[in-house]
Amino acid sequence: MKRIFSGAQPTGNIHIGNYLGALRNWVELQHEYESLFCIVNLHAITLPQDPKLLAQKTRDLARIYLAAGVDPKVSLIFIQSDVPAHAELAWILNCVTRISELERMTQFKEKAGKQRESVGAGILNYPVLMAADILLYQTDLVPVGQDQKQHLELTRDLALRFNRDYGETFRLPEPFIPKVGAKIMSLGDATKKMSKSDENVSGSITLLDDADTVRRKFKRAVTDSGTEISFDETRPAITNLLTIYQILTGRQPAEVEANFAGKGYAALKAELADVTIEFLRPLQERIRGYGDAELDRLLDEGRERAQELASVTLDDVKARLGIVGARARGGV
Ligand code: ATP
Ligand code: LTN
Repeated sequence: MKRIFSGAQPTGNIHIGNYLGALRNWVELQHEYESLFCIVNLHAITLPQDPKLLAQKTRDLARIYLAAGVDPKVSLIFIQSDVPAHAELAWILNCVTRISELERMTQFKEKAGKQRESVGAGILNYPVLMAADILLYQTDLVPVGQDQKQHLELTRDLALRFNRDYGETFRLPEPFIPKVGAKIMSLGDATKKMSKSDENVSGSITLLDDADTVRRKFKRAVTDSGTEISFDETRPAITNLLTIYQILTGRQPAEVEANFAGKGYAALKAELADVTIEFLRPLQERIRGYGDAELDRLLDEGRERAQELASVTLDDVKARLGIVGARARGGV
């Protein structure tokens, strides 16, 4: 059976962009693939985090994966730091990565901004850890949003280079980026993606927002000039709202446009709020439904199985590099 790996960071508040771009597809694909879904807390600490909050958010994110529909009967959920092989392989891959490759990454350029010299080295090395996550499990497919495409390309480049230099070791992963919903835009600025790290909290609908908050945020959402409600690249704000509506209702674009023909922006926002609230209600109930003991059991199971799978690749990598420990035979 082919394998899927994906993950999200336990930082900020997970939003409908994360759901529509990534989680939704994890849930769709999990029955066709052997699936591993990771909570990438080692990626989270590339920026300063409050330790207590990070620990809490890590467990909350596991609950969110489950509530969104990740089925623990067929998929593994685990915490990245529970499997030390991720950090170990990341170090090894760092040694085959060029600094220039990392400096070229769009996410690095955005996050480091003007403070290139003072920003933590973890921000630069972030994609190497991501490559380690993926390659460790001989992953076939990585369902992610559009913003992760470049990181997937680097992952493939590193795998190819390692395979060339040390022999066939890693499977080459393919990205799975959905045709619709791969880049949900901010409600406050339709030229920027909806982001957990956005200072403007009104820009994103989080999976934990209550009904009033959802209504208020959609009401305040930016729109485009004109009055027509149609999918149109030159009108990104309305197209973004329609895209969210399209996915949440499961309708075709033409049906969506027909539904809003002759109606105004206020009607679109009100209907979209209703649909979103109805989508979030059962999800939020499920999030609250997972007790601590059940979560511990699932995360323990995830850790054990992930460790088993990861050690197969890591042992092979180490043997190929000649870093096999004192008991290996050889030498004078
Ligand atoms: P942010 O940029 O919002 O702070 P992130 O990309 O660092 O978030 P993660 O939690 O690591 O957030 O992302 C989880 C998944 O959600 C990734 O696959 C990512 O590509 C996807 N994703 C993030 N933002 C969006 C968006 N606006 N639209 C669609 N997918 C998204
Ligand atoms: N960088 C990703 C999160 C991430 C990931 C992964 C996604 C870390 N490791 C491995 C897919 C596969 C992000 O969305 N910010």
